[in-house]
Amino acid sequence: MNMRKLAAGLAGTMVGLGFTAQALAEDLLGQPTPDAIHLQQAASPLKHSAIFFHNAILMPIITAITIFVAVLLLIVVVRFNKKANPVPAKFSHNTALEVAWTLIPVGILLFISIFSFKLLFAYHDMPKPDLTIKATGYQWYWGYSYPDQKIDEITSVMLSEADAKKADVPYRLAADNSLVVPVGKVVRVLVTGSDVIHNFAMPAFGLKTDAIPGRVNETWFKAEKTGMFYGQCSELCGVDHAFMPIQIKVVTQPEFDAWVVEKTGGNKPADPVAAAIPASTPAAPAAAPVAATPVASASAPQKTAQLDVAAKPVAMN
Ligand SMILES: [Cu+2]
Repeated sequence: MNMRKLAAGLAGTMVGLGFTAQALAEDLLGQPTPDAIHLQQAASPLKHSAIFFHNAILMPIITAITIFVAVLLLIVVVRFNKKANPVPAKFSHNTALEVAWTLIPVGILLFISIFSFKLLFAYHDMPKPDLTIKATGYQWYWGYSYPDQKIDEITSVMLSEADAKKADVPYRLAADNSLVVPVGKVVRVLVTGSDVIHNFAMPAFGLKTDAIPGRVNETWFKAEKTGMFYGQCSELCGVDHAFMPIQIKVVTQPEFDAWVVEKTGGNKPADPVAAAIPASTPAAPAAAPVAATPVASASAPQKTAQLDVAAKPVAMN
């Protein structure tokens, strides 16, 4: 009797917790919310799918299995303890039961795999990208370059606590420079590492991709809203692993175009210029050094970074 009450109480608590969490679900967009227990709010199609997979498929199954096993345990504890059941049964094995508890979990896993693979394929099948950016992880900051726009690597370093406070942005998430992208466009992200393995992670877009030296990984996102989005390096990469946030600024297309013009110094080195020149001079030799620049500079920041880090006192708390 007492056990039944306890079980009812436990079930009530679990339901109650669920509702409380739902009520508190006024989560911030693009950054973690204090005391929140849900996944971060979605701002990309992939994240919506990931949240659906977690909330609608995994959670109910996990909850049902947990309750089922807890009830079985309670039955065993109540009905088959030494007092209630002084003479235990001597039989062993039950073919029907063994077949059932093998096949049912297989069925559950197969069911999960349908949705799991669907999500994996969604991550893999990138739509035609509108924009390609390259994100390089360094010890301990990020570098973003825009090969198509001919924008050389922009380094993105975490703001100090004082600077973050002054700018009223979240400390340890905010950086000096953002990865700027247009809203509603498919952005292909080429992810690599310069020194050790880092990880390009952005919860609001459902991204988590390893940045491995000597290898280029690919991921993509399509931001649904403008605003500032924060992520963090998610692979242990050294003492300042916790201090290399990822900051993505999603802007409108005109704002992005203006930003590109500003970054490239007003003259667009892409097609328009090349199209204007060919009558007099061949465009190819002129374009070559520009294309070579990002490659040549790729290894340079690494050394500077390590020197900086050596000189900098290690902040740990
Ligand atoms: Cu890292």
